[in-house]
Amino acid sequence: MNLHLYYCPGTCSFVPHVALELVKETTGQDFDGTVINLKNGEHLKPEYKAINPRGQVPALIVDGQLLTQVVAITNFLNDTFPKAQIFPNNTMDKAQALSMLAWMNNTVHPTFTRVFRPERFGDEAGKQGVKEMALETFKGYLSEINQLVSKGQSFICGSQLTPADIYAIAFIRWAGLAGINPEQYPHYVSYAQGISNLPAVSRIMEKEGIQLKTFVGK
Ligand SMILES: N[C@@H](CCC(=O)N[C@@H](CS)C(=O)NCC(=O)O)C(=O)O
Repeated sequence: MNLHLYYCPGTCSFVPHVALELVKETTGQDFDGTVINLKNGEHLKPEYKAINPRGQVPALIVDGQLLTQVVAITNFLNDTFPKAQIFPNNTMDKAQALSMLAWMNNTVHPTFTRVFRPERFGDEAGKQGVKEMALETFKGYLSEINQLVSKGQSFICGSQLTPADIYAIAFIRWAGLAGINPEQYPHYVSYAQGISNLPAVSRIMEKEGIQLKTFVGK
């Protein structure tokens, strides 16, 4: 099978990127990738729009066929490569992991989009308010994740790594970039450290050139 990921370092495409690395680690099925630099607007260029008309990452090309959305890509990899155990085998455990992933993808992530790109959600007069409100809501979600891992567990759902853990790494990095001191969420920080030390995760962090700590103070 030919698998090609279009990704941008540090963005949500990190989630399927790690899933692909787990597939490679457990089954030997390789993948390749192309960096789409969002800062330079590469995602909006006709060349990339011809690949993914929505102009977003991640996009996985599976034997020439486009597959988008973190939830769909990780589910596809799980079904195609069961040995990789992207999600748990047990039906309810899988549903719980999908539920957590969906919440992250459809609630936490779009809230951060309002922090990062407020101009899409408000005019010149309104965008600062959009950003401030979204930042407060995002902090609430960080607290919720902090609470969810407050018993010192290694994973946010059950007893194995799932895509939600990878997303959680992205969020705590984004928090630091937005000037939020992650030390306010101590359980989250130590949990994220543990996830980032897992071999497949740390390999992709190195490949993408990203670190867990992004907060430089303010
Ligand atoms: N729900 C989508 C979210 C994709 C998304 O928001 N991607 C961001 C990077 S984290 C992006 O490409 N942003 C560029 C843009 O929207 O202009 C998914 O799961 O793939």
